[in-house]
Amino acid sequence: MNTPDHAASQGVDHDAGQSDASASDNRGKPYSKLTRYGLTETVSDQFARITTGDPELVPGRVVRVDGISTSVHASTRDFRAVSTLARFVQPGEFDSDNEPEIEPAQPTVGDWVLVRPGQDNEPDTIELVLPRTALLVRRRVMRGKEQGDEQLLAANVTTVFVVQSATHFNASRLEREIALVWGSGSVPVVVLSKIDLLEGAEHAKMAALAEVTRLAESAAPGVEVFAVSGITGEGTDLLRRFTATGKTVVLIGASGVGKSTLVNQLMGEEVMDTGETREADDRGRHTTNTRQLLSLPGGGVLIDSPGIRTIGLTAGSEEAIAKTFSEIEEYLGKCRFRNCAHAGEPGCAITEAIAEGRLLRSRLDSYRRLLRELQFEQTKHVAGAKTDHQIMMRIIAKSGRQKNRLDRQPESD
Ligand SMILES: Nc1nc2c(ncn2[C@@H]2O[C@H](COP(=O)(O)OP(=O)(O)OP(=O)(O)O)[C@@H](O)[C@H]2O)c(=O)[nH]1
Ligand SMILES: [Mg+2]
Ligand SMILES: [Zn+2]
Repeated sequence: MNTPDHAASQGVDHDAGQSDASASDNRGKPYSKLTRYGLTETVSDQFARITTGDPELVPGRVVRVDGISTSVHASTRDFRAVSTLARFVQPGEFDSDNEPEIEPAQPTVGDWVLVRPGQDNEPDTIELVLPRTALLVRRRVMRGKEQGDEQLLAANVTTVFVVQSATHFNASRLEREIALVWGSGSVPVVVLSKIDLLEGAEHAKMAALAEVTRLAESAAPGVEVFAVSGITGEGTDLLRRFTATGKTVVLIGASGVGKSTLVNQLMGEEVMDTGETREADDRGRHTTNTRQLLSLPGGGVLIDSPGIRTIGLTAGSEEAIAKTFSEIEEYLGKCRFRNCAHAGEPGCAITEAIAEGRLLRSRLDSYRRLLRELQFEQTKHVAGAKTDHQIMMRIIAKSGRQKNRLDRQPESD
């Protein structure tokens, strides 16, 4: 395994002793070092346009975030950069003389960014963040607090492995996880882990596996379901089709379901620490505590993440819920009464479907629960409200960055 890259993705600095390759190197072989970090042609084109205008900026990908220190695997070397002044690149910003809108960005793992190496004793800073193709975000549910904030889980992901232990399957959790993924703009895949722990004789194991697969399929209609063991490796080869070059996969799930074990299995070595689970319930103890982006030997990119206890859906998740419960949506609007509450009214298409066994009552219950929860959240949420921090960012960014960019412009031609 190529140690430098590999160690870099673990947040180890390799700044010392490495010369800063000049920006002109990028022209010959644009950012080839980023290919193993999921670079796509679209991203590469965007980088090329921006660095033509400002050759000092170094393209890279966020591999890890520790508080205000963000680890970036960049085309020249690795950075530990400060991200407090980062802003999103605006569409067409580098194609025209238009003043760009300043939109502050909080870089997260998987983001494509441009780093400005610090001069003298100044820190390296993330200056620009490319627009995201997908963003996984959850509402943090904080006990005893009025309203949880939002936590960014990963950006620019192509597929999300939603991992649950085959021995402790939880349908309502899976429904939330799937809704979270649909809302992010990426595609979910269900991974049932620890199949080696299914007990009994071979045929009993097969029956248990078939049953848990069936449950997963009905909680996640239209989503592919895989059954694997991160320990024996059984079933894991089938997952490799999601991890080809240019693809980014993030693993999510409760603590202890075996995300890091699966990551190690796919990486072909022990990259991540894995933890003991409690005997009683086979649950984990939060072994992984930061999200981390790793480059797979076969080409793609994996992001391991800490176990998530509660999956709060963010405001505006209606469409994601509809997609999660696609079989229910099919019946909506087909009841006799337009305002049907599906609670026993005559001519109710949903009640009829349940009675005829075409629809599960439990699915309708979950669907309603999630929608109600969302409505409740939204009444608390003042539309368009900005936090003090966001307002501050706008002011600082407007006065500072804009000026810098304009000052530098003559150099670029
Ligand atoms: N038998 C068996 N044990 C597994 C499997 N996958 C994980 N384990 C065990 O389950 C425990 C937890 O695994 P981890 O990979 O650390 O789980 P995780 O999902 O990364 O947990 P967090 O990092 O806390 O979110 C460890 O003791 C693993 O050895 C599996 O497929 N089979
Ligand atoms: Mg882990
Ligand atoms: Zn109805």
